[in-house]
Amino acid sequence: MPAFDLSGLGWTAELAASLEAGSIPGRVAVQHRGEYVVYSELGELRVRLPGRLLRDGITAAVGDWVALDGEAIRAVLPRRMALVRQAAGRETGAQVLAANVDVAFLVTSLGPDLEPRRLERYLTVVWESGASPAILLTKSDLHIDAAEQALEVEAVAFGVPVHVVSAVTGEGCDEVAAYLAPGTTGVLLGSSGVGKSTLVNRLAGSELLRTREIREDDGKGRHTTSHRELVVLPGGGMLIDTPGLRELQLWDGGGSGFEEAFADVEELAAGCRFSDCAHLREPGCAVLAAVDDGVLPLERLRSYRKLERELQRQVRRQSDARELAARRKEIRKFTRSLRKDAW
Ligand SMILES: Nc1nc2c(ncn2[C@@H]2O[C@H](COP(=O)(O)OP(=O)(O)OP(=O)(O)O)[C@@H](O)[C@H]2O)c(=O)[nH]1
Ligand SMILES: [Mg+2]
Ligand SMILES: [Zn+2]
Repeated sequence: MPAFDLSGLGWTAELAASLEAGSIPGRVAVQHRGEYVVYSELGELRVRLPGRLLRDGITAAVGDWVALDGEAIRAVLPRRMALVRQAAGRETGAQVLAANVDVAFLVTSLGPDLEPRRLERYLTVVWESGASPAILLTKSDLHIDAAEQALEVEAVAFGVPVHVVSAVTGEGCDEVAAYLAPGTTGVLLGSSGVGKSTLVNRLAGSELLRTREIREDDGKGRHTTSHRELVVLPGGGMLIDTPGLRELQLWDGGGSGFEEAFADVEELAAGCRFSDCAHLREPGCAVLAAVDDGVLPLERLRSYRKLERELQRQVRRQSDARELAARRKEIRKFTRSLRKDAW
């Protein structure tokens, strides 16, 4: 089992300062149910998260740095950042997609999968996390008009770099690799079947990850990758492969992801007559005027309103969940005190 060089994995002096004496540092590479694969100076280790940490609501995500005590995680070291979404299902809760990431690649294949509205949602999540986004348009070998499609995406990307790539011809792969200097971590986010795992294999120069068989290609909604995995590339950078995202519900981390993803609309809104303008039908609305003038596409304004409503709902949801948790704690404290009195 080859040992990993910690600085190559992104280890820093800050992290070293937060490490308890006697424990071994490692970086979470794979998260299985109840078990983690961690890269460390001792090689690849299989470790578990003790119930004690779970009960305190502590979990480790791929990309996290952890302090190990034998085969158990003793602590999850402070995260520099995390990509977070509202977990699928009805419970209000954050799900960390990846931690300590420098660049988030939003992956979409050229052709019908290319959907600007989805990119806006992804960008909101990435800006909120603090990672730098880059957009990858895959399977360029199948599209003679790839460059034109890229121009259309650039029009809605507002300065976010857009790269046309092919894992078959290798087009654009050097551009992707250029983001991933030694110690740098990227993550691939996108729908199932867009070619995330194939791209990792291409950059790794070997078939590390399972990809969809050609003849399965019509199996819509079938996910080939089932877990998140951090791969160390020959160039020294790291890339996290993720299962295809069905939905990417927003999570409010208190940051300004939404404002950054819609910087153009926010800038226009500063010119509205009313500071609380909802840009629906108010007089003197600079946003609606921009739509009339053809400066702002109506579709983008619709998407802005939709994500804004979703974020507001999410903020309410999270504060309700916090309140409920606080109330439960109060009740537990109260019943405990009653029990004590009874003794
Ligand atoms: N022509 C062509 N096909 C590609 C390219 N990249 C991937 N594919 C094919 O697209 C299919 C899906 O690729 P995967 O890498 O498994 O897709 P994925 O995004 O990892 O999918 P999930 O793991 O389900 O999220 C496979 O059949 C690949 O061979 C490409 O650049 N060109
Ligand atoms: Mg995959
Ligand atoms: Zn307005």
